[in-house]
Amino acid sequence: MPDSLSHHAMDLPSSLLARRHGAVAVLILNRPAKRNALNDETLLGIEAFFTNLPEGVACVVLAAEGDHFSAGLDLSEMGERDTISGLRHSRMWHRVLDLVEFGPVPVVCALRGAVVGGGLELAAAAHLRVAERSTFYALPEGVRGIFVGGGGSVRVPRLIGVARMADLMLTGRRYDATEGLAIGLSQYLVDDGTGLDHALELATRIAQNAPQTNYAIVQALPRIAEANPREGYFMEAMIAAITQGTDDAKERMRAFLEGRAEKVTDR
Ligand code: 1HE
Repeated sequence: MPDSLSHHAMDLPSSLLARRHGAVAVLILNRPAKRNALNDETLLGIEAFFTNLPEGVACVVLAAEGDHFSAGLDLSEMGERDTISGLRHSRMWHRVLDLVEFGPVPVVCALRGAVVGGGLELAAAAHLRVAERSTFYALPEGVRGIFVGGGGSVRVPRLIGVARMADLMLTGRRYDATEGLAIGLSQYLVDDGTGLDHALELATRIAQNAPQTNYAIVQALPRIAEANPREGYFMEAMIAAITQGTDDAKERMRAFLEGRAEKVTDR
């Protein structure tokens, strides 16, 4: 049975729900009537959730109520913003999504319906994306006369390349779930209604990895991938040495040699 996380001093807005499945914490966007449009309150709630992850949480699942993951930035909050408050607002998104990408644990995102604008920026900050067949992706900022502001120009080209990102913004085109899988917007494509279960299954498996390895994958891998190869190889050697020096890694290798651990072909 999932436990509510609300007793963990986590003051979340009504647009978010949090619960716990063993070592996996689940955060649900819960504003389906507004297609999970992301207002400031929700962003700050996401920040509070990732800042206050309880002890023992080894992986997070991010999912959504309703037919759509997220319609992006709450456009009803945009009107009043002048240039400098727009800059601060974008930097607030950066701060929050940085916490998702570079938080303590891996994040698996379950997508369906609209994954649009800031919704795609949020999904791109996760480490794995599981998309239901109903999923579609778009960056309507281009046709709305604005620009991405939630880190999308950094994170989305990393997944699909600059040319596809420019196409999304220039033409307002949509990618469907199958195209999204092919180009790397999601790593998994699943039937409608099964995204959360698939994400939970992956997260439960990820939570069984050694914490030092998960930490290295979240913290070191993207830094190494962006470094020049000379520094990259050196960082890799350091992280490899740190992880393999742990008792946990030694026990896992001993277990394999003694026939107690699963084989690669067991999955
Ligand atoms: C919203 C928003 C929103 C829906 N902000 N309220 N994002 C966009 O440009 C996407 C805009 N949304 C849509 O294109 C459609 O809503 C959907 C394709 C996602 C869903 O369509 P549908 O027919 O199911 O719903 P709907 O009737 O359009 O919307 C239902 C309600 O949600 C309606 O409010 P209501 O009070 O009239 O019922 C909509 O106004 C509301 N709603 N989307 C506010 N986005 C960090 S910078 C990021 C910059 C961006 O993200 S720009 C992209 C913004």
